[in-house]
Amino acid sequence: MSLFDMEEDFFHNRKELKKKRKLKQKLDRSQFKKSNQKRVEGKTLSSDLVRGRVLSIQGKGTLVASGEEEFFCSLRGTLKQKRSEVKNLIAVGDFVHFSRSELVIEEVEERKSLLSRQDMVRKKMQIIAVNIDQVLITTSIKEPSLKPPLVDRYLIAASKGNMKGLIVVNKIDLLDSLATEEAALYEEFFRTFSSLGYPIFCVSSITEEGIDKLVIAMKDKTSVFAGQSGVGKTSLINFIEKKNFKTLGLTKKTKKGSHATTKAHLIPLKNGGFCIDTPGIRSFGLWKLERSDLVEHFFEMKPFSDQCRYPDCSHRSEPECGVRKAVEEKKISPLRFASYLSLMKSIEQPMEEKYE
Ligand SMILES: Nc1nc2c(ncn2[C@@H]2O[C@H](COP(=O)(O)OP(=O)(O)O)[C@@H](O)[C@H]2O)c(=O)[nH]1
Ligand SMILES: [Mg+2]
Ligand SMILES: [Zn+2]
Repeated sequence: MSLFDMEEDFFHNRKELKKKRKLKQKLDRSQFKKSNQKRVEGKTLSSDLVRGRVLSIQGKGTLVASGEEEFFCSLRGTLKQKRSEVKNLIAVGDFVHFSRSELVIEEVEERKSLLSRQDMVRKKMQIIAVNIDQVLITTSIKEPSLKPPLVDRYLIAASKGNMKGLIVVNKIDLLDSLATEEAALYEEFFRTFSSLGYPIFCVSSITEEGIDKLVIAMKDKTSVFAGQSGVGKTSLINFIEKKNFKTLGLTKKTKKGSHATTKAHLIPLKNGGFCIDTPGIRSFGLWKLERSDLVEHFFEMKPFSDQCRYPDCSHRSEPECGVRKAVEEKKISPLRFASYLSLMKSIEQPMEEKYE
């Protein structure tokens, strides 16, 4: 399916849309019917403009996917002036409208979500990718071991960035080799997070277990893999890419370049949708935590925190704390409470970051 119908899909019946599209394709063999005018965000654009998605940005131009094809485009000069207030004129994941005959991008659509990195040296925000639907928060049960506080941290970052958080537990093939405590942690983790309503995919890029379900969850979405180094993100992407990736004429040529760099690029999935190779753990400009983020994220504590003696109780050492009581009575998972304490600490001592 064409990715340009993604938004429609949120509002319409999928099957009916599919039918309609098939019919339309039959009637109109040329995939890009030229209408005289198109309206984008209230503006009227002329002639042979086609909607596309920016896959990667290279030195000499921008690679744009449209339907089954890819185009190497440049930017219209006037666009540069028009968008002078925007930090990055164009970013990976942008929806654009380009002239098919001239291969020039004329218009960039408003961004729905933004994944950014703080450039420590130049103290500037760098956009990694935009319009991401979901973060695949990747962990492993062993090597490296499961770190629930890190998962909570990613879930917060995803939600702050307007993205859905999905949990991927990789290396499930090592389950039998786990020590008793490791196995217990995994079980508790799975039970806790699934009962809170988070989607969890237990997979192995070696035995391929569970990957099919993950592929389905990625269909028609733009997903970014994120997680501690060594958990198997690249292995999963390689596997899914092999399984899903449709090799397109132009891509072959440009792939070399884009793979050689560490810059993010979108990988089109055969069944519809895109995924992004890992931008690394700190790539969320949303990494900084505030206490209000914790209150919002640990939503299951709310009914109990209402019972704390002090309205601004931090649930650490204050007397008559409803949350600690609930943890003791096993009404709140000790695992989540430990996450909460660990993230609380990192708010107060931001230098003590352990990961990566
Ligand atoms: N046992 C096991 N090892 C895996 C699995 N997936 C990846 N690995 C190994 O974990 C290591 C790190 O994988 P990599 O994909 O580079 O992790 P990344 O840093 O998250 O991209 C490599 O040695 C992989 O072979 C898996 O499902 N099971
Ligand atoms: Mg990697
Ligand atoms: Zn309390």
